[in-house]
Amino acid sequence: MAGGISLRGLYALLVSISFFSALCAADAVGDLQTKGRAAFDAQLAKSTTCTKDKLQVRKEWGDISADAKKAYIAAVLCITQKPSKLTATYPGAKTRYDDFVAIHMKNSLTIHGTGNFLSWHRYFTFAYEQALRTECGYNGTQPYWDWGRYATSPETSPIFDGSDTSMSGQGAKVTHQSNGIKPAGNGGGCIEKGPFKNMTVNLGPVQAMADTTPPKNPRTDGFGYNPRCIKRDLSNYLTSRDCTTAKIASLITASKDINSFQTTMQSQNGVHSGGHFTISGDPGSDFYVSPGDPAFWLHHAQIDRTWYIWQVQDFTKRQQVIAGGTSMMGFSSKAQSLEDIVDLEVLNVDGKKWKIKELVSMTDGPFCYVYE
Ligand SMILES: [Cu+2]
Repeated sequence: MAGGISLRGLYALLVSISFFSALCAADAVGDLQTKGRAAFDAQLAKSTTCTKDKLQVRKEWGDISADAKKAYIAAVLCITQKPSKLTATYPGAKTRYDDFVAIHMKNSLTIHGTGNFLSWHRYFTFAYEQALRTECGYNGTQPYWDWGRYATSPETSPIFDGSDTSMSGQGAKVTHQSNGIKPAGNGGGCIEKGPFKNMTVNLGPVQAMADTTPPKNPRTDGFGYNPRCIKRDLSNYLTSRDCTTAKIASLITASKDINSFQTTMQSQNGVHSGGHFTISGDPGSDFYVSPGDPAFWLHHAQIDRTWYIWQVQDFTKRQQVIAGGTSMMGFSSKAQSLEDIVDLEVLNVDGKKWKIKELVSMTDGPFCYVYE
């Protein structure tokens, strides 16, 4: 069929066109991010502390180069070799990485399901990123995990494929139970491949789920020394149900105020739980100890990004707003206030604690970064 186009060629062309348009349509979240950027830039122009030349850009793991991935991985491994500043208080904290786990454990009941959930974790993730930079010579930024992008198969995503440019992958296949949140996946055992195969989690467990059987901590509060491998049980069960691009986009567009946004995000079928329990295992499914899995930070950067994208849809009205209480335990909870303090103790960036109202904008307080 010289000069013409064969039926097979035409078919391939049609398939590639529809595949391409499906890809475009699939990034509704990226579209919302793009739409909000002008509002962010306008605020950036007015900031006295954050200027364009200082602005740091956080990107999706799949969008950064192999060298950038390796630099991030090297910095994480580096911080697991630095000494803890908390060993005297929490004997299980041996490394500087453990300090982040310990501070999260200590605060768990007053930073989840509370009014400070988003701001506390924003500062926590930022403090980690800054520690990688100042204590381990990292020049990059905190990458994020766009759950929707790999919703059908997180195990084969560049984040979890087990390659040397991944955050390590699936746990070894072992017989195990459902953790009550999702059916048992194809892992459950120790991660055996990739950069973090020899990393240990030293603190906890505190609230181990049924899909793992970690050894008990020598202390009932979980702060004793209990080194063990990192276990995972990755599957697409929750990402394909709760963390698709359509679900993330609807969380952003359907939540009209901060209360509905943070409540929907943290609900049992929400993206927060979805990301944590996609990783699962030990400490991934442990409510207290979850930062002990190095993929935690990519997940929480995406939590933070989702908050940012929600904010920029109506930027002036979505920053100085607060809802919720100060404790997960209703009886000791009072209303959270924008004046309340976020204090990360030995993790504070430049030793500073901040009020929540100083942590709601990425161009204010200690922050100067944006998501792309
Ligand atoms: Cu948390």
